[in-house]
Amino acid sequence: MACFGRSLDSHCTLALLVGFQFAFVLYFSLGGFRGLVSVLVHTTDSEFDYSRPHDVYTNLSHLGAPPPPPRNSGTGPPATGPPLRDCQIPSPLLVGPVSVHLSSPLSLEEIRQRNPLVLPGGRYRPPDCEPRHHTAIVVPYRNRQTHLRALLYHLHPFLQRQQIHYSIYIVQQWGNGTFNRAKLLNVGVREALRDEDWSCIFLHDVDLLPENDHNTYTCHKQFPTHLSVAMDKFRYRLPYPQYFGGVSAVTPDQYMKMNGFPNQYWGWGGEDDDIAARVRLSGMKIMRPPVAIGHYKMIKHKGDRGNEQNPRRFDLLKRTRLNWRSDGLNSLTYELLSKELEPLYTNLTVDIGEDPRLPPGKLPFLVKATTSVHQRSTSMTGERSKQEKRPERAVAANTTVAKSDAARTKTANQMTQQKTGVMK
Ligand code: UD2
Ligand code: MN
Repeated sequence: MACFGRSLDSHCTLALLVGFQFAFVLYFSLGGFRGLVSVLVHTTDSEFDYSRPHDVYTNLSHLGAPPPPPRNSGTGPPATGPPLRDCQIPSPLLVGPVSVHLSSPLSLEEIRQRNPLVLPGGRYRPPDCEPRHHTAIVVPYRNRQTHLRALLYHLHPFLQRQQIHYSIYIVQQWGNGTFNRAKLLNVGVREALRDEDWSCIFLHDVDLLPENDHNTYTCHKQFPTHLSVAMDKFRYRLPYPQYFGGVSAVTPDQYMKMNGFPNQYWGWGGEDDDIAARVRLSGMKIMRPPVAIGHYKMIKHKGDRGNEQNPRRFDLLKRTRLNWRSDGLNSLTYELLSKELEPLYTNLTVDIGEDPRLPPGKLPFLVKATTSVHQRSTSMTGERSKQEKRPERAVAANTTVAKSDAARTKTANQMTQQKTGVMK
């Protein structure tokens, strides 16, 4: 999102007006006026009663079977035993609207206890039927502990009720440099596909909680999907027709067709509009669930330090048409510092480099803190400073993470959390 979510500047307002005018004329001339109205105007004749939501853990006692037998690898098919029947579509466990609690989420240990069938790495397979969908959920992340706990608390039971095979990947940007959401998403997709042959990949903000389990976390065969069409933040309406922020989904084929996501958006904004433009430029279109189903709550928060508005976002957006084939999946470089199978998620800590446009040695904030992280890592790994020696490095196919790197990551995370805390 290039304009919403933060203050509207005049550039934004103009861009939006032109955008709306263009979309309106296009839709009208294509006879899509009714479609546009139904997307932009919240329908009140919903088949779902959001005033009486179910507890998000409803129906999970039906899954009280013993933990699944040991698998060959990860959450792949069982090594032995009779074949399971296919899971039903739609899942009989669905309940519709679920209640979303935004304040004081449980501890990670308490959430783990409420989700006994979730395996290390945040992996799950229905114990009593063969899933038809295999979905990796990729979350770009830094320093949002409370939001992460709320997401895990809500998403695990939500997905289990949908009877899909899934895994949650938290892609954590290392260090204090400017945040880069789209590049982290690229890393997440690539790393997730190294683990398993996922048929669908979800790109998920950490602070968005789905409110209706009929919004299934599966992919459309042909086209990318945008799921968060109705958020409380936007009074349960789509803010503008090309909006692609929040939660979206692609198949690996769709992802490759659009050359993944841009790597050049450092800081807040614009990257989601770039991704939407890529969908169009690569000959695809955006699919969406009905507004009555795509309900989400967003946890209220302030802007994060290190993710200030990207002043270049409008210039970059003007060049998407020229850049999308050369900037994306095919130009992605990063260093995977660690991969940990936590009880409720797979944690990937990555060094994605710094915004190359910053003057050398000039980080956006906390220069001292960043330096000390690097010094510490230098002493642990016996290497020269990362900034001097390896600004960005491609990852070899089978990255193995040295113990010293994992230790370095831990230190870096602790320091990031200590030094960058901004009230949410
Ligand atoms: C909007 C979009 C989001 C993205 C962003 C612009 C919605 C609901 N979401 O979100 O998809 O396009 O604008 O970049 O419209 N994050 C961290 N730590 C940080 C900073 C960001 O974990 O320090 C992650 C986290 O997953 C967060 C996401 O990046 O949800 C988007 O950042 P945001 O929540 O600050 O931006 P917001 O709410 O304006
Ligand atoms: Mn947000």
